[in-house]
Amino acid sequence: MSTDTARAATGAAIIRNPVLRGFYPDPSILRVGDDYYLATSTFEWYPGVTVHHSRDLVHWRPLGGILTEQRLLDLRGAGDSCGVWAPDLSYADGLFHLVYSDVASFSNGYWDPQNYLITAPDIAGPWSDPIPLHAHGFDAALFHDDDGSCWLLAMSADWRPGRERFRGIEIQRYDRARGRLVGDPVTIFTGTAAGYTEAPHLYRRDGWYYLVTAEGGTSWEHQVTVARSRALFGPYEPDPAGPMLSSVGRPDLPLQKAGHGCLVSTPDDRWYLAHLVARPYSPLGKCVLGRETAIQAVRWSADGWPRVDGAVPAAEVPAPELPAHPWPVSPPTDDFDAPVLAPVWSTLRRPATPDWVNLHERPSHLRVHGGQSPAGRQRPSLVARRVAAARCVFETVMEFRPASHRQVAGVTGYYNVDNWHFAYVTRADDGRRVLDVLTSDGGRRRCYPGTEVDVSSADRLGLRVVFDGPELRFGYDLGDGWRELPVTLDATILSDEHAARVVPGEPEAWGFTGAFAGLWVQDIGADGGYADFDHATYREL
Ligand code: 6LW
Repeated sequence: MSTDTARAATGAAIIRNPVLRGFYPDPSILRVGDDYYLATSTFEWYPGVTVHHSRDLVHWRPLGGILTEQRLLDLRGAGDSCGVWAPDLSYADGLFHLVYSDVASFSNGYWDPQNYLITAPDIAGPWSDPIPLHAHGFDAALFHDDDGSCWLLAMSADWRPGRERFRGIEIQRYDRARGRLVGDPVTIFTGTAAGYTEAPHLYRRDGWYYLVTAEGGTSWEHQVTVARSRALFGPYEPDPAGPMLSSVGRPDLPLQKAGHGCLVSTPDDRWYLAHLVARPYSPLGKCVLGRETAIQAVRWSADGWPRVDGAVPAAEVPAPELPAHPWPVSPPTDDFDAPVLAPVWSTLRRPATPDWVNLHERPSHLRVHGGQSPAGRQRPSLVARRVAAARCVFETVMEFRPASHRQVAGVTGYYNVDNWHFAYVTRADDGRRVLDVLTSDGGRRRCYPGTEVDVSSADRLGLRVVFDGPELRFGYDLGDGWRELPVTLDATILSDEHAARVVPGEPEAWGFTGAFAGLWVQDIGADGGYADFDHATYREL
């Protein structure tokens, strides 16, 4: 038995995958001293680019997100699954460097993936104004070479009909002192037969440059491909043993879609791969939890290739021999006593600013000023958190006095503009305050007979959404205990697979995010409506 296996057998230190549960895809991992950071994609949600921190690779704590203000990111009008793709964290000259793509479109063969760089002396900021890089392709990443030179890698997109849209990985010099790209881009790798070559990260070890890429597309065929070269510009030779990691052809594995990876080493030269996975509810079924982040142990072969045991994602991985560093467990209830939203919260398409997300106007409450209708992409008022387990409950107590049918508030199981379930309160034409359920499935609304409840008597109304694997139910509490609304809903419409619309040859919509549970307030007539939430609780069942 190897030392690692023995440690795993004794339950000593084990990395349990996924380490980040729920929608945390496209990880970039970085070590600075004894601190490890994971940055993940956020698409149309603020804060843009979520960061988690660890001292032992086992325990991770959320630090919130980096792109918290419109100065750093403007998501007004962003399409579903557009916005922030594939961040890359690096460290040089005493500065954290964060590169990210803000993808404005992807349709009909086009992307508009504007890449930006920001820097900060501390992971907590303050972050510089964004430096626009190029928009040649997404998944941009910096490589700081040993001689002090700095390079921008990215996938390279081709809009021309009939061409390979993923042209390969290009590299271009970045002048850190002058803050701009210099020289011409060079394509250094066009990938293997798996295709869709993207997500480049470059490392240097024992005289080799190692190029880690993702291939096969970010779904069941996803994989991590490693290629190496003696020279920066190549030629890069892919590992003759095949992909470093993939779950393709192994629907029996609990962790699927393994790909989009990034390497890190400990101070004693142990290597790990952070990568993307998904946990479908049935083999190759719907992924309501979105794409998540996992970590694998990496061994270097005698001839110098980084490998993962069996080249498949393991659910449990021996941890490095580092002092255990657990973090305080965050309580399930947020009483909204803090002056700012806790790191678990996200907001849709606009940052959490006090003009609409207010923790002061009514002490110990979250006041959410209503925003646009569910179709509005400029000013929606949705405060939500990731669904991180197949079975969980999200509940709140709401006070809401709708002045008309145009004021609507409640709890939602939400995927994107087209796919959501909503238990909402509004005002009926006869003046009653009513609770009801509405679904949007693929952009088509659906309501249910017999679900309306008169809640006029309850100034404080308990509301909850229960995710029970493939089923979703709403409940309410008028002050005398929880009751269920009499309809069982399909939770799997809140999945990456359901959101994606791929007509032959042409993806029309992608599902890159994952399900959220949230507090949603609509003031469709812009009359100044708001709702107060006394607390919100998230529990796994
Ligand atoms: C990510 C890229 C990808 O940036 O999906 O299909 C993007 N490819 O690697 C969104 O996760």
